[in-house]
Amino acid sequence: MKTFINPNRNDWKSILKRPTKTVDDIEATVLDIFKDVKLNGDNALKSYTEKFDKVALENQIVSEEEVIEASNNVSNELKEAIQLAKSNIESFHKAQVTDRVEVTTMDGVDCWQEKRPIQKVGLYIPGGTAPLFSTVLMLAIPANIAGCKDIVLCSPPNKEGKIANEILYTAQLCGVTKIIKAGGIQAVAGLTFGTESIPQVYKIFGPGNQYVTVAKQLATKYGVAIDMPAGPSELLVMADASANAAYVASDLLSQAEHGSDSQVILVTTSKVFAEKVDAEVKSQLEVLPRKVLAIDAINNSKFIVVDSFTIALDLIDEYGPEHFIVATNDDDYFVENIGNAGSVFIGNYTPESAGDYASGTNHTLPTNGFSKAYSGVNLDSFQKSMTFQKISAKGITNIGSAIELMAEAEGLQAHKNAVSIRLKDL
Ligand code: HSO
Ligand code: ZN
Repeated sequence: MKTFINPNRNDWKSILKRPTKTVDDIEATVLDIFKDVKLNGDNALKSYTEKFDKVALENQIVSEEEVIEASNNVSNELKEAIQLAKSNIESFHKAQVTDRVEVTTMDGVDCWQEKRPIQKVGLYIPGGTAPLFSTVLMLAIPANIAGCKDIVLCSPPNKEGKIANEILYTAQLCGVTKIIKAGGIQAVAGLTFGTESIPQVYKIFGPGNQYVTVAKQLATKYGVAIDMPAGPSELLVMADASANAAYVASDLLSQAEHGSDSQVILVTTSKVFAEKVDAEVKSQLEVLPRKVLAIDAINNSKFIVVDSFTIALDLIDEYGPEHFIVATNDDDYFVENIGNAGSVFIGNYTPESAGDYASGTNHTLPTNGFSKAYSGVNLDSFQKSMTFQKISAKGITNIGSAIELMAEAEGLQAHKNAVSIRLKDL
């Protein structure tokens, strides 16, 4: 592991640099596919599915029979685990429901703010090396609680034309209204424009590879919202000599196994501890089935030794990790003062895996330093705030002359008139 001892503040930026990839050539491909899907709908989609997923589909919509068959193929044990996770995620997200905000700003002027669901949402669930059905829980559960009407899930089919059993089981369990066999750029384009089989949606959620990420960004140009700009997974662990090196290593590896471009960082006040973690990472890595992927991420990762918690905190805040684990003899210091992190995991018994699957928090989180400005997915992501106001005759009398004066000062006579015409009648 590359270890930096007390690096100079001026070097933090370059040490903490995320592995970047260029997207120039991707953009042209994404644009072409968008144009084609807009023009040719399902026909275009099917031809891309044939080209990229290597399967010719008759019907892209998953039937009820397919869902039942898939559910029968999920073990009862796994179903129970998924249901336990669902119940915790549901409790945590239901608690995020807020009351309407109601204020009489002055006599006769009532203003209020209320949340309303985004009516049509699209959930993108990647296929690939591991079918992440846990992401279905993280997106469909809050969508349901928010009251979204159309919850459309797109996921690429395998070569047999199927979506993983666990994804289909979880989707029906969490109230997804339509499941479509489509992946990649073409799925995002389908959700953006709508096709014969894919309903057009107002917001697209979910992780994906670089192509999907660029496609989601393009979707915004057509007026479709997205959850957040996504990037490879990240974990930063802050630990001191009081922490358990084997636990810390297991956490670093849990995130490293997501992909070769994942980034894991250890910040510590003890060089000896860093060496222990290094040895643990090496031995635990040996027996991992996804060793090849994890090894690349581990090779890219960094151990940073600093003199104090204060310096550590500054550094972590500058990085803004997606996941932040803290295991020190003063966790409270970090918990109280951390400014930028997607989700925080506290103490020796809180692995990131808990939040990835079952504790209740959402695992769709801002990467790439976006935790400085973005929240992870939560109930609000599936709603928008609307404001309302009702002004009585008394109210317009109270507020009217201020509006008239301001409108006049802005040179907007018609705005002023809309008030004056009413005041005259009172
Ligand atoms: N750690 C991932 C989510 C996930 N982990 C799904 C396992 N399954 C988000 O960064
Ligand atoms: Zn994970």
